Amino acid sequence: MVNDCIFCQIVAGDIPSKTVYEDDTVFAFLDVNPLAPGHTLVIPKDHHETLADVPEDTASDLFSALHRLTPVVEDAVDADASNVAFNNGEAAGQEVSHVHAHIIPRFDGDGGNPIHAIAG
Ligand code: D5M
Repeated sequence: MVNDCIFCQIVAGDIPSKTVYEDDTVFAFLDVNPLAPGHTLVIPKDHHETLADVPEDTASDLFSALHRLTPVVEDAVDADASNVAFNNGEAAGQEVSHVHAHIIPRFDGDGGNPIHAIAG
């Protein structure tokens, strides 16, 4: 755990979050500034800054969780599709330096592309 990392503090239960999913290595919770209803963040529990820093077995667990959670999140808000994206590194708009995937539900005709919005 990195003490000044908000997402480490969320995993530890020191900062409240709306938990969507949890297992031994992965944690998912609702984004506090949602770009759409159900906007979910999926993170490894261990602190790694970017995707390249994540050990391969953890990356596999993370992708497996994304694979299972994406349709569950879409169904929960009756979405038609979703954007699944990482802002991977500061220059790409990553504001929280604990690697995280965004699952952003999309609805027919909702317009725009939230990838641009989350990239800051
Ligand atoms: O996205 C970082 C995301 O993290 C951004 O969409 C807001 C979200 N965030 C920040 N603090 C919290 C807390 N405390 N709970 C839930 N969500 C949070 P990035 O890809 O780094 O730009």
